[in-house]
Amino acid sequence: MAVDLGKMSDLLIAGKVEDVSNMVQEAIDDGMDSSEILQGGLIAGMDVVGQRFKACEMYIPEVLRSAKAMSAGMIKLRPLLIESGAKTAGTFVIGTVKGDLHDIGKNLVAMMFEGAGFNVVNLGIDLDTQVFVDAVKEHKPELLGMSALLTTTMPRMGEVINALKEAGIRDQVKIMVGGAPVTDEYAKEIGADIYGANAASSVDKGREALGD
Ligand code: B1M
Repeated sequence: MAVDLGKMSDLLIAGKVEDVSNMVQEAIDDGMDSSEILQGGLIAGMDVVGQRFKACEMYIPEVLRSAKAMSAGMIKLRPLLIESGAKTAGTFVIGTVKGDLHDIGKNLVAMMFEGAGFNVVNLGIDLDTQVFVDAVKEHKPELLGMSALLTTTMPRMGEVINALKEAGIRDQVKIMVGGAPVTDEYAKEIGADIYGANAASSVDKGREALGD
């Protein structure tokens, strides 16, 4: 019998880390498509968590459990999501800006880029502006990605772009920004090259910007 993705979402919402991990493995073993598991099971569950968090029906410790369950599922999916990547399409440096601890979406974007054959340098979360500047100098990436999930941390992305200009290296790299509150208009306003709405379309947009 096919794995029930609705049940997987429910387990994720309930923060059942082990169960989600096992169920993702079961779905993989059953031959279910990895993006179907991601969208129909994990992301669908996380969407509900977001709605309940907003409505104060779930609180931070519970949301953290769900986030942990999501990450456990993503670890299982990771090899499948990156499987298609054979050649190096370029280097992609990505991180979450200062003051922001959200990393699920950023890690998903990183995985998708790995899957598309990029050499990905994932810098982590809560990063000082200088960390991005130093990473561009060190890794010389074709693409720099910044993620922000809070309206209060979005301005940090513009600060990084200004710091890259001041360091004289802004034009050496294409810049992509994304995260739930970020919009195409905002990306333009702060001088980013690309707005990434979600993990899958970000890869297409990144490739397009690099002329692939
Ligand atoms: Co946070 N949180 N949170 N939270 N949290 C949100 C973002 C919020 C919208 C919830 C809500 O109110 N509905 C709200 C922000 C409101 C706002 O500013 N507009 C919020 C808040 C307020 C907070 C705190 C301030 C709560 C508090 O303490 N009172 C606090 C802040 C902590 C901090 O960062 N300093 C906080 C804390 C947390 C947890 C730690 C508990 C946990 C994070 C755990 C973790 O990441 N390891 C958490 C979570 C899980 C969420 C929600 C529920 C889910 C986020 C998520 O992982 N989504 C979120 C509600 C929501 O977004 N619906 C919420 C799944 C993920 C796959 O999607 O991250 O959007 P997403 O990524 C997508 C796209 O956005 C895009 O592609 C991804 C894949 O498709 N994308 C990019 C993301 N980055 C990209 C970069 C790109 C391109 C595309 O290019 C570089």
